[in-house]
Amino acid sequence: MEHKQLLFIALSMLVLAGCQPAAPPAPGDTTAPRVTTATPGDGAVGVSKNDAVVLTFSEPMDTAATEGAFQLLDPAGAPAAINFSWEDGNRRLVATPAAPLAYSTNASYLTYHYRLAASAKDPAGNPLAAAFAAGFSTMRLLGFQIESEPDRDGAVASDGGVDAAGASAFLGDTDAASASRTFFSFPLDGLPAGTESVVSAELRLYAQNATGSPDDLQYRMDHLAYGELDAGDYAAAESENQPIFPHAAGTWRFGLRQWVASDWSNGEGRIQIRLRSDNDGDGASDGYVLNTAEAAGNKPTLQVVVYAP
Ligand SMILES: [Ca+2]
Ligand SMILES: [Ca+2]
Ligand SMILES: [Ca+2]
Repeated sequence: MEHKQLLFIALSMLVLAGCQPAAPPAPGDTTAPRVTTATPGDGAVGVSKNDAVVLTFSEPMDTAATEGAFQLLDPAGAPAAINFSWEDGNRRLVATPAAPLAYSTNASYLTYHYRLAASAKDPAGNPLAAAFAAGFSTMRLLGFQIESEPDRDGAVASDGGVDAAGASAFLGDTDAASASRTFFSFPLDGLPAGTESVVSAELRLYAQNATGSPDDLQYRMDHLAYGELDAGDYAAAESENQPIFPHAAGTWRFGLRQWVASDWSNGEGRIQIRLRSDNDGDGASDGYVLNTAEAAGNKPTLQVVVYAP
C-alpha cells in the first residue's frame, strides 16, 4: 500500500512536470562582440608584402557576416581582394590579400587601410559594438651611400707589408715574384633595422692611374671577412670570388647585391672585399693605383638600395 502511494506520487510529479509550461529560455547572448587585437596595428610601418591582417574578437563570430563587413583598401582607396580564414573557434579572422601588397618605390610610404563595419556580428546577431578601422604602411625603398672604413682599407703586399694609412693602394704585380692586393671594408650596421631585402648594391672604386701594362694581368674580387688589415690577409681564404675586368683608370662599378644581402642576413657588421691579380712574370710592375678612404675625393663607396620600414 505504501509503495503504491509513493509510486502514484512519483508518477503524478512526472506528469505535472511534463505539463508545466516550458521555462523561458536562458537569457540570450546580448553582448556585442569587440575587436580585442588587430595586426598590423594602426600606424605600423614596414609591413611585409605577404602579411595578413589578423583580427581577434572577444567571442566567436558569424563568419559570413564578418567577412562581408571587412575591407582592405589599397593606397588608392580601392578594395583589395581577400582570402579569409578563421582560427581559434571563429574568434580570429585572418584576412590575407590575394595579391602581394605594394611597396613604395621611394622614401615616402604607401599606406593601406582596413576596416570592419558594425555589420560584423556574433552568431546571436549582436552587431559589433563599434566599427573598427586602422591603417598601416608597407616597406619603402631607401638608398644609402656607405664609405669604406679608413682603418680597414688599403694594401697588403706579398712580402707581408701592410699599408692601411695611405691615400691609395696598388693592385697588381710589382716584380717577377711579388704583388700587391687591395682591401675595402664597408659597415652595414647603418642599414635600418628590419631591412627586408637588398634590392641593389654597387661597389664604386676609383683607379687614379695605371702602371705598366695592366691588361696583361687577370683580376679577381674576393668576398672574405678579414677584420683588421694585417699581413695574413694577403692570402686569407675567401668565401666567394668573381673575375673582374678593369681596363682603364677611372671609376669602376661592380654589382655586389648577393654578397651584401648574405652578409646582411647573416648579421655581419660589414662587408669586406679584396682585389687581387695574377703575376705575368715579366719582371715589370703592372696594375692600377686605387683610391682608399684616405683619398681627398673619389673615395671607395658602396651604394646600397634596400626595402626597409
Ligand atoms: Ca685605409
Ligand atoms: Ca685581418
Ligand atoms: Ca708584371
